Amino acid sequence: MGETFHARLFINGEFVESSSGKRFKNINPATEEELGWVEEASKEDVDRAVKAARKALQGPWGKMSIRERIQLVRKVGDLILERLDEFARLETLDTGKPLSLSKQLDIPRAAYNFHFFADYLHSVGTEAYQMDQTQLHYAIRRPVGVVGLINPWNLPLLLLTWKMAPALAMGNTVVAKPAELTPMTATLLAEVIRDAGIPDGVVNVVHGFGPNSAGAFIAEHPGVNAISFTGETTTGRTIMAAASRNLKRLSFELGGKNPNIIFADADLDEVIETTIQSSFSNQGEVCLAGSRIYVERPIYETFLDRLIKRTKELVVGDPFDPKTNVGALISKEHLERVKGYIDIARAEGRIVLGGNEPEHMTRGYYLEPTIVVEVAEQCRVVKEEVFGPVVTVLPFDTEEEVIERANDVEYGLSASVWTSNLKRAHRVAQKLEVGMVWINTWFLRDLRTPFGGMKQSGIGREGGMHSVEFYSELTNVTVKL
Ligand code: NAD
Ligand code: 6OD
Repeated sequence: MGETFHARLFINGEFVESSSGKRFKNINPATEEELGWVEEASKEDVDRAVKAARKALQGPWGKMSIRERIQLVRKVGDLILERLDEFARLETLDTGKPLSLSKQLDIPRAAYNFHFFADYLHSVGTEAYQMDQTQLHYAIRRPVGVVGLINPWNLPLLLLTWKMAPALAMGNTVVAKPAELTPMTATLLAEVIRDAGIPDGVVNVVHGFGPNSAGAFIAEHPGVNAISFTGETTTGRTIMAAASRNLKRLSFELGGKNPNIIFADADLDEVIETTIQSSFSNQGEVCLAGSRIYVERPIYETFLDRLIKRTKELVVGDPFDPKTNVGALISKEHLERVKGYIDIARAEGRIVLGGNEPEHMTRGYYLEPTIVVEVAEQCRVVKEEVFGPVVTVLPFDTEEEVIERANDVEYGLSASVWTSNLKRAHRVAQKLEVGMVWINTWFLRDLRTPFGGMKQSGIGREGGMHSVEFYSELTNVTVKL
């Protein structure tokens, strides 16, 4: 990358170093080279960030007109687009994902998050009820206060801004913590926030790890009113326990083990192309990845042959090469974890494609797209979130049977159902225990819709009015007429 990137903390409008002097190295997962340094926020740094956020809430940000506030939020989106190439490059360096993906999905969507929520807030109202001629009730909406945003590494800027944009549009102030493995775009975002003219202290970015570090300090801080967290289910449990001390409001987007259910009457060309995306885009490091593929028996062999053939065409390699479809996994530790699942699949099932680190990549954390078959439904590869380019493909015979198998996991994030029978599509959608069902598609988004999961995949929903509700506090006012 040439120059190194120093990810400083952004507190009260200033880029600063950690008060403890602690910092850690940032590694490029595609090359194993050092990208630079990351300042690790101390407890005192997080405390200063929370206090700055509180002051901004009571000061300029809290006093600003909604119209003015929304214009600033919109401007952040504009400035992200102006610096799209810079953001995309940093996102790819940090994550190992193809540059084409950063340019086409992560960064434009981050900008859109700001544009969308700025526009959305224009039309948000509250409830009012009249009882005869004698009483009137109406609700007043105001910000929740200081909100902690704790983020994962797979879609760093997209997910951080998915929280930050509605939080700011609703008038909150934030203390954001990017994942320790992907600190760069959040740091650049802080620069953009400052350039947009958002007052000091409204947005603070603290880097660091989870336990006994910045993540835990936010979760336990009594000055934080709410936390929006995206990450692993187990981390969600820990944050919930810490947040219980002052009863913080929580929104959790957690893990997934999402089924793709493919009936024999589906349009196979479309299924194959979309399955390639839902299985291997972003190296399979997507909470919504369709990692359990169930195919109706009459088309099972044809589907599998075509999926294998199409997967073989995917290019694994340098994320900056425009031909690359699958980049590097996020870290050595994560690569080892995913390989652990492949070992299980090898022992308990059959790997029909992939399963190895590609020989042509001598440095970096690469893995071939991997297809597993003939594995028991109870195998850990079918039940647990792998979060890598690994899918199981299993046959099914009846609708009832596949619904039961699809629901038989701890998670309940999303599902994708493929059929040309509309009645069946809707029937199945109603029986799946998930927060989101895609019919004949995958990851097709409208930011107004409820996004989130049930069971161990999350608490609450984000998107449109759901985000507005999470980031606002209501007071009901009753008038005796
Ligand atoms: P993670 O839970 O390990 O880390 C997420 C964030 O939490 C990081 O910033 C981390 O530093 C912080 N953290 C860790 N321990 C903490 C603690 N004790 N207290 C406070 N903060 C703590 O998750 P990850 O590995 O970064 O991301 C992958 C996971 O995220 C997968 O399970 C994936 O499914 C999930 N995810 C879910 C969604 C969704 O919308 N449902 C989206 C993306 C990722
Ligand atoms: O599209 C979104 O709004 C969203 N939250 C996507 C999450 C993807 C998970 O990896």
